[in-house]
Formats: sequence, structure tokens, C-alpha cells
Amino acid sequence: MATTFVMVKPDGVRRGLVGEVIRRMEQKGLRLKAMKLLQVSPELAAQHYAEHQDKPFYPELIAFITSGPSVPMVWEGREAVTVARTIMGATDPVKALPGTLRGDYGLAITENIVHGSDSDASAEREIGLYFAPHELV
Ligand code: RTP
Ligand code: MG
Repeated sequence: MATTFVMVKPDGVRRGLVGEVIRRMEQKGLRLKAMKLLQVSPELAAQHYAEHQDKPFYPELIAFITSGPSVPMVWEGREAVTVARTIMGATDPVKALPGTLRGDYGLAITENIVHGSDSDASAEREIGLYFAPHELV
């Protein structure tokens, strides 16, 4: 069965949106396999966002993602990567449609509530960064 990595970012935790993110994933039929609360270290942030290290927004992204606790999760289900990103909506909340998390709750591009893996390969890599194998139920 396909799995994906989803993380409620510090703004989502600060705003009390953890339950809303989980509710929408569960309601869709995805199954929770792992979850924790942690503050992302600068080292972990650099690994997570290595693909963006040369982008102009990178320093802002690292400062934001390390600014408070996040809630990383693993979800399982048919086409889990695509389904989770559909629930989240477009990266830029200006373009995210109503009915998506970013469409309903966000306006800023850096502080966009939630992260979701963009491919099966990214999901495997990101799950490995945040969880040990024995933490997946
Ligand atoms: P994510 O990785 O967080 O799920 O988001 P994504 O795939 O939709 O977007 P991605 O291109 O991977 O960008 C990662 C995160 O960087 C921030 N960002 N800021 N200021 C900007 O132009 C800009 N572009 C991207 C966002 O927080 C985005 O989620
Ligand atoms: Mg991404």
C-alpha cells in the first residue's frame, strides 16, 4: 500500500490546526501509521529541504520550519502521495482552491500550514528522516 509523509508546520501547530489536518486525512480514508510532535533542528531542516538550498526563499524557509514544534505523520492509502497533496492544495495559498487546507486556512506562501511529499521517492526519503522503522505501525 502507498504511504506518504505529511507534516503540520509550526504555523499550523500554533494556530491549532493539527486536528483539522488529521480530520481531513482520516475522513478521506487514509490510515495513520505514525505521528509525533517535535521541534525540527536546523540540521534536520537542511536535510529535509536540501533540494531548495539554492533558492532565494531558503533562509526564510529554514527559519520558519525551525521556529516551533511541528507534527510529522505517515499516512497510508491508495495513491497516498497524490491524495494528501490534493487535500493540502497548491503551494501558494493564493492559488489553493477553497476546500483545501491551504485554500481554507492560509494566505502566506512560506507559512502554508502543512507539508506533503511530492513523490513516492520523496515520501520514502522523508519518512526515513523523521521516523525509525519501528515507529511505523
Ligand atoms: P511542501 O514541500 O512544504 O509540501 O510544499 P510544496 O511541495 O508545495 O512546495 P515546494 O516547492 O517544495 O516548497 C517548499 C516550501 O517552501 C516554501 N516556499 N516559499 N517564497 C517562496 O516563493 C516560496 N516558495 C516555496 C513554502 O513553505 C513551501 O511549502
Ligand atoms: Mg515540496
